[in-house]
Formats: sequence, C-alpha cells, structure tokens
Amino acid sequence: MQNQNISHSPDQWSIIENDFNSDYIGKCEVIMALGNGYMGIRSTPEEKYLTETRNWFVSGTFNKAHDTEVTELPNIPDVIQMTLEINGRRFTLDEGQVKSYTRSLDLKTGELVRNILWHTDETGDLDIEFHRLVSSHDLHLVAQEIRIKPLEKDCQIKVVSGINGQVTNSGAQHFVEGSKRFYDKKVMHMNQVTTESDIEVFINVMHRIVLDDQRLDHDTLIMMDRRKIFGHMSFSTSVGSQVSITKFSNVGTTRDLEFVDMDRESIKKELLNRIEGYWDKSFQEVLEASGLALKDKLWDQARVEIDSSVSFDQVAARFAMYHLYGMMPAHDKRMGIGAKGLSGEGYKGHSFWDTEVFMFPYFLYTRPELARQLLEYRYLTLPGARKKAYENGFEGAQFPWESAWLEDGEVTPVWGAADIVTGKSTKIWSGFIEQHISADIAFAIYQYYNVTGDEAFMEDFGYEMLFETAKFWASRLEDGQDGLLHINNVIGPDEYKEHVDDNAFTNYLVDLNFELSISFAKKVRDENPKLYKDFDKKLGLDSWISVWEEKRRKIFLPRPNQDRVIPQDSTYLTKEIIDLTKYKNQEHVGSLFHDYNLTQVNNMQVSKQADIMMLFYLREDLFSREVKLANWEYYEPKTLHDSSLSLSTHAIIANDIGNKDLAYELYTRCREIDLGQNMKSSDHGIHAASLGGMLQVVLNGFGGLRILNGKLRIEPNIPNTWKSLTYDFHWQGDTLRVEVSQTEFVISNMTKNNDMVEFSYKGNDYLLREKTTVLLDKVSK
Ligand code: IFM
Repeated sequence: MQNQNISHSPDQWSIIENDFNSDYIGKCEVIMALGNGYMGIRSTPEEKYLTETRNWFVSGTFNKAHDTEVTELPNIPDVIQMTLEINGRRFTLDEGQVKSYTRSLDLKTGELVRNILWHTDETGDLDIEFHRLVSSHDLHLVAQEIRIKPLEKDCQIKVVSGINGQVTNSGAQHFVEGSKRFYDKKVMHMNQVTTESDIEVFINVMHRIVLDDQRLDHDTLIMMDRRKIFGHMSFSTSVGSQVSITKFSNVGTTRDLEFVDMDRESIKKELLNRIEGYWDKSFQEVLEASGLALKDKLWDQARVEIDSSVSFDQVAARFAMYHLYGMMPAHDKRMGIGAKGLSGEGYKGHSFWDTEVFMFPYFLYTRPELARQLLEYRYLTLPGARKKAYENGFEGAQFPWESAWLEDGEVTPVWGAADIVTGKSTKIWSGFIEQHISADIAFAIYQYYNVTGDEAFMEDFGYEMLFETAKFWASRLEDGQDGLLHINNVIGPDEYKEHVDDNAFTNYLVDLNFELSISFAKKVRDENPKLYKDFDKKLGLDSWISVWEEKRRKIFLPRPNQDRVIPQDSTYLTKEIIDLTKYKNQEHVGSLFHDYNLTQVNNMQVSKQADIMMLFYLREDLFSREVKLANWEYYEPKTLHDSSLSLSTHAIIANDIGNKDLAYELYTRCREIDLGQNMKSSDHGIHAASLGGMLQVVLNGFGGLRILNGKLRIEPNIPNTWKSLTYDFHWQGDTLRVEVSQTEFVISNMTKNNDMVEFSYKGNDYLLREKTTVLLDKVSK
C-alpha cells in the first residue's frame, strides 16, 4: 500500500504531496530532497516550522565537532529559508486558509514546485508558487523562485531572505564564524571554517524581483546578526499582476577538487564572480540548463522501463534512480556515498557495505565509470585500512565498517541508543567486529572486472585491494580444535547477532576473497611478470599465494544440516525461539527493543535482516534451490526486516526460488520504506541501500541479469502485473538491451563493439550478435 498522501503524475515522472501536515514535515523534506552529487538539500519549506529539519550538505566536507564525537558531514548555513509577509500577515501553512495545496518533485527535471492557494482576511485569495532546484549544470548552484499572484486584494509584500549560519547538526556546532558582507548592494556573502578539518565554506546569495515582465530595482535593507546575514525587501503588487522573487545561491569549499590549487581569497572571488554571472539569468533559463544536464547525466544513461498495470512501479524505479544520481559524488573520486545520501544527518554521511553490495551494482550496469570511481575511493582509503589491520594485530588491509574522509580510518561511533534494561548507552560493536565489509569490497571488485574487463583498473587498484584483503583474512583466521580454520567473534550482516563465530556469510565471502586473490595472482604471474614483481616487492605476493591456498583448503564453511538449513553462525540454531508475531506485524521497525535489550535479542533466534539470504544472492552458484527453499522457510519467519537492507534481498531470493507473487509483495514493501504510510521513517534521511536494492530487484531479480562464475546469465521472471520490462546494461564494452514480456525476452546489442556476446539462459548457452529472442521456460530449475 502506497502512502495515500503521496501520489504521482500520469506521466509517471513526478511524485506529489497532496496535503500539508507540519507534524510530518520530515517525510517530504527527504523523499523530495534535491541533489547533484556535489551537494544535497532537504526540501524543507521556505517558511519556518517548529518540526522542520534544515539540512544542506556538501560531499566530503567531513568535520569532527569534538574529540568525543566521530567525524560527520556538517550542515552548512541555510539559504532556503525565505520569510514572506503579505499585508502584514506572515505566510505559513499553519495559519490562514489553505484552499489548495500540492508539492511535487519532477524527477525528470529535478524541479521542486509547491502550488498553494492561500487565504487570510488581510490578503484575500493568493496564488503562491514556490520553485526550487539544485543545478545539475552548475554543481555549486541552488535556485529558488517564489511567484505571488494576488487574486482579490492588492498586496504589500515584505521578503526577508539571506544566509543563516545559525545551524548545527542536531546541536553539534561544526563551524567557526567567518565573515559576512553585502557586495555592491547585490550579493550577500558568508564564509565559515570547520572547527577541526579546517575546511572553509563560501556561500553567496543574490535576489532579483520581477513584476509581471518588469525587473524591479528594489532596495535591500541588510541586517547582520551572529552567523546571519539577511536582507529585507519590500514592494507592492496589485490584483491580476504576478511578482516573482528569484534567489540564486552558490557554495564552494576549500575541499573542492577544482579549487585545491587556489588560495582561499581566490576561491572566494571565483565564487562571487560566478554568482554574479546569474544576475541577468531567469529561473527558467537555469532550470532548462539543469534539466538538460540531468538528462545527459542520468536519464540518457540509464533505461529502466516498466509497463505495469500498477503505474507506481515505473515511478518507484525513477525515484530510486533520481536519488542515487543525487547522492553519487561523480565529480570527485575522493568521496563515497553516505548511507543516507545527502538527505539527512543519519549515519553522518558515512559509507558502509551498503555502497558495494546495494548501490554499486546499479552504477556498475548503467554507469561503469562511476562504479570504478566508487572502488577507487576505497583504494584511496587503503592506508587507513592497512592501519586498522595493523593496530588490530593483523596483516594486509581491514576496511573500516564506516568510512568518511580518506585518512579518517574507522569512524563508527562507539556508543548508541539507551539499553532498555540497564538504561546505559549500548556499545556499537560494528566498528570492531563487523568485518565482512573487506570481503564485500573484494566481491564488488570481481563484479566490476566481470562486467567491464577493465585490466587497467585491476592493475592500478583492483589487484592490490584483493591481495591486501586476502592477507588480512589469512591473518584473521583462527585454528580450531577440529583442525579447521575459523573466523570467531564477528557480526555478520544480521546485526542482532553479535560476537558470533563462523558467520556463514562472512566465511563464504572470505573463501571467495581467497579464491579471487589466488587466481588473479597467478594470472598476473603468468601474464605480466613485471607487475607481479612489483606486487611481490610491495606486498610480498609470492609468499602469500601458497598461504592463501592453504587457508582456503582449511577454512570452515558451514554446510546445510539434515534439514538442509545452513547455520547462520555456530550458535544461532541452539538459541531460544520466541513468538515473533507481534514484531512481524509491527508498524515501526525496532519494536522488539521495547521489550528486550540487545543482549537478550542476541540469545534468541531472531534476525534483523537478510544474512543467509545475502549469501544465497552473492554466492548463488554454491547452493541448490532445495537448500535455498529450506533456509527461506527457516529464517524468513525469524527475520524482522528491521534494517532497510533486508527486503530487497528477500524479494530477489523469493523470485529465485520461484515465488514471484511473494517477490513482488516484498518488493512493494521495500519501496514503502521511504514511500509508504509511515510518515516518520525517512526523518533521518533516505534509505540509500534500499533504493539500490529496489533497482537490483528490478534488474537482477525480475530482469534476471546476473553474473555466474564470471559469465553473463539472463533469466528474467517479471511480476504478473507487468506487461514488459526493458532495461539497458553495460557488458564488456557494449550496451545491451533486454526487453522482457510474459512469454519471451529479446536481447539486442545496441553498440556492437564485440562481434558476439555470450550469455546463458536456464543452463543453455547463447551467442548474441545483433538480436536474439529467447522463449521463457516457466518451469523453475
Ligand atoms: O550497513 C547497514 C547495516 O547493514 C544495518 N544497519 C544500518 C547500516 C547502514 O545502512
């Protein structure tokens, strides 16, 4: 069930909020957030509300507010706030009569629009439109326009607008106050410096007022306060006329790659010059340029077309693509993607395994150069990963569970929410023992190589990360009394099980990490002796190959028991089973913690999220359908999907085991994480991994696009409500198009760089030259 207050336009390009309730303001602030990868802004209204959260983030500008805190993306001074006073009445939707209201985000152009018919005794009926965009053409630019049309009474209008530096991250202050200026009676300026990382942020704003078609030469009364510069602008307009107030704002920082070689004064001047370049531009012109750039960077690059009797199916896919675009720092490989993108303070802008396992595949198939860049970001964090391994007494590289700026290393906070039993803060163990991320990154490197065949990447970055992570795991394994090697004391993907031994997902991914390192090391040895020598010199590669082979022979890999159930870890199956009905039917995630603390939860057979199912997805070739089915039946009833990373994987596995209806149901539940009834679920930011997961359900689940042992396999199985699914993806230098219907799929090579492309369908091999049609075999294998 979709949110009744959120609908979409008939052309399936816009999401629309139909009613305003300031109690639930966070929902549309986030799902309608604007971004271009350089920056992200929550779509908080111009006028102020008690319940609002104003957030504006610039990628990569991490700062530590205090020694006791971890680094985070600071909330930079706000420019969105604009106060309107009309005939003495302050405009707010909490007062007066709201005769009609819609807010919509056009995913195609990136324009946010509010249309309001507002009435008060003083103003009569007023038609007010708010337009806003974050430019995809000029990554530093934000544009706003307010259009006011008095319908009954002439109006005296006062606008108060400027830059508000009185912002924090939930109270944490990240900036030292800098300077404020009003230049040439035109541009308001503020600059501030982060308290620890010493990043200077420069912000400029400029206004233009147009009455009908005539630009008004308005006076601005400038007011400066602590961390605040605002202008007061007054003018009048009459019934039948329209006045528009356009505000252009730009931001730049000393962290920006394009400014690294410039001194601070020059950056400031450059940004001032750039904003002045918009003096004669209209909002419409800026919108057009931004829309074209968005088309070029996103919509022309990635095709996902769904013809479904449920028209929201298409909108949801576009919604996910739009937000993934907005959070991907395509301009700078020194930056990763935060778990909440750039739409909220949640998870502090840090990157998790969410990137490689959930978001990365979408970029890999649609924009492989961006997938490469995400891996290069990890490569740049290798020194920190080596340091982490060394400090923990291991070899090689241990990637941080949470990652921020390149040199930061591990940034997972150590203390979390209050324990309901003890009343003390709960220790967050993930930064210490949630270690599978190192193998997840290795897995993503392998996927990247399979899809692109990019040898240069492997030589420059990929091999080294594979070898270094394999070294880490080799030193991490522990001898067991059974003569095998074990990985003890970890957290697997299921974060409700801490300090467990032999988490199956972790062990199997580590096994793959070894397998890849061994085979690639030998490949380099045979094909590129010079490079091999270099690696040997740098990493001692030659001596490691036999170590990895030995470890691989001995690593303990949990096998299915007599009921075909794979133990998630060494003790899971021995733990108490409780009646979870109440929690399975919960309205809000995490309700289990109203009754139990984490220590108690640790001792029960209850899972937060996909764990064994994750294993079936990433290493699907190792397990039969029967085993998958048996494990589904065992684990799914015990999984609360309390993490937003759970439902998409379950949807894919449900489809794999042949339950298409359940797969579709889980898929719709997955998109309801942000777009469903729960008006509070997005308050801390969008669920980026879930968006990536949704697209994986469409492409890799229903669309059947998978890599098996390095080979392309296409086994589509679309929901019954879908007439067709069409998607493009990259494969070894070509763009391939797959058009799936209920009875067949057609695969075409759109670029024909390769004479032939091999793929398989249900165990049969095919050779694609230009176009191949495959009839769907409806029997599950
Ligand atoms: O990485 C996830 C984890 O799997 C579950 N908790 C939230 C993290 C960030 O999304």
